[in-house]
Amino acid sequence: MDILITDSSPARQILSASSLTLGLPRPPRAFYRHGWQSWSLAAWTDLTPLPVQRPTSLHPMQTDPVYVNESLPNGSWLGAVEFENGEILLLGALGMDSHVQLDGRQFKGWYESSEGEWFVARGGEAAAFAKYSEELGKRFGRKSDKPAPRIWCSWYSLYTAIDEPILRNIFDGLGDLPFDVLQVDDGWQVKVGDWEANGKFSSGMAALADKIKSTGRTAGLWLAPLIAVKSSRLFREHPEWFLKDEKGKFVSAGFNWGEQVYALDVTHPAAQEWLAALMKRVRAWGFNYLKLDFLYAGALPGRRHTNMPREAAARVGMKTLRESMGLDAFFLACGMPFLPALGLCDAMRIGPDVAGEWESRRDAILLHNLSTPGVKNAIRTTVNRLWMDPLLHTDPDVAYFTSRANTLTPDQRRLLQDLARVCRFKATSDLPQWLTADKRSQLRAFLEDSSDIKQIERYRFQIGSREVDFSSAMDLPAPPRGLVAAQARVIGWLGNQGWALQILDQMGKHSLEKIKKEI
Ligand code: 9PG
Repeated sequence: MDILITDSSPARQILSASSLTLGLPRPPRAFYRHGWQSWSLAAWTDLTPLPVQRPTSLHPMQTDPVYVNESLPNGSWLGAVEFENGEILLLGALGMDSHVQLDGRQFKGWYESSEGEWFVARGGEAAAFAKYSEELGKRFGRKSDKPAPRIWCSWYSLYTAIDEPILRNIFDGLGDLPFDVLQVDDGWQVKVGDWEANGKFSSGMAALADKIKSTGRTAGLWLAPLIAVKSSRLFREHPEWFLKDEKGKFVSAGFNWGEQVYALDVTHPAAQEWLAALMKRVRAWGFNYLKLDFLYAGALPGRRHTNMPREAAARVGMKTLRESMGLDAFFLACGMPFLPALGLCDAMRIGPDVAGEWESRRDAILLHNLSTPGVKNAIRTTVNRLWMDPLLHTDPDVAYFTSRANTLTPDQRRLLQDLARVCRFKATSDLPQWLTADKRSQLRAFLEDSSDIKQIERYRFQIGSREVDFSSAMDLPAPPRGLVAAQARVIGWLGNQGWALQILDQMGKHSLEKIKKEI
């Protein structure tokens, strides 16, 4: 379907087509790129091609691997162009398995395997995005009426160095700070895929949940149920449950924990049974807040037990998870493609991880990777996805109050705290023993604050009587040139070598041991 957009075109329309092309009335000056899953870039950019992010070994874990080499401006489900007068034209799919791309003055959208609906809106940015989210809400479901809990999460201080005594001590140390959920992150399980308590949690997970509940809070747990590392028992005992490509080779879901990661085929009946039993088990342990991570694995391209479009498959996986955990559990989806999640989870991480630094030179400049952990990456993508708020609770990741174990300036920490206020989703990983009396009272005030929030401009917000500007996180690194480009090629190559990633993983573990000694 070809449509010429003119100044007399309707302000909003809904069309049905397997593919469509909008002819633009004049050349645009910017494009809104919408990345596939939580950690993929969402940003307004100019129209020049972006360098392909590296390393390629992480493409399935950070982007949509199907479109990662596309050089024209493009995006998952939706995109928008901005004209010189500040008006925008938004093209958004109202169904899954769809993509958009800008080719000169032609703005194209297509469904990968069927026909579907498209939403087209012209005019002011805020109104266009608000209408789009309203139409998505009608089709997929809106935000649940559960309030967003205030969360203490173990990841961004201890990473995998958690154990039972350390966590018990922290839970006591948090005292009467107004947290609703204490959430145990990665590090408790035998292996990714083998979801039983490891040797550091000898009393078992039910005892840990009991400990959390005894402080009057909800127990939260992290799992990555749709992936398994190569050395896991799950993968070794049930290889037939894992996604393969057309040639019969296992599909890579990326590389992490020093190993190759594989994706569960969520359409396989036995895998579905296993997933449902897993969700019931963690609920029976006493965990009512579940952070389910690396969920993109349900939507990677491959040959499935039941043949269906890949995002439709991911939604089948989400339904299995939701139905088996029960509607009363709070479900935070992470590493998740946006559309397949709608209506099935309570909250979604809408940006990359934060970290104890603003930006990594290696990742931003040399690898042009805007999905890796870092405060700038997290703020950039999160702010550009705030329009999702009517559809689910938007998780911007944690804020820092302590100045221990991070290199953030007070202004940078403040910006992250303000982002949490704007998202109305508040979490931290700060250790109570690292908080001075002053920091502790700042944290309390933050958790209790319910200031009015108003968006003033694309990146400017009014929080109570203060104005906050997130523009400093928006620029993209310039593509490397000359000697830096040579350095970039070496680092990009290293990022594809299993041994190099293993060394990085070991170095990470080593520095965690140091943190552990300090607490
Ligand atoms: C635990 C962590 C934390 C964190 C999650 C997720 O390759 N990547 O781009 C990549 C990004 C984020 C990430 C892992 C890998 O972190 O977002 O909050 O739970 O897992 O392992």
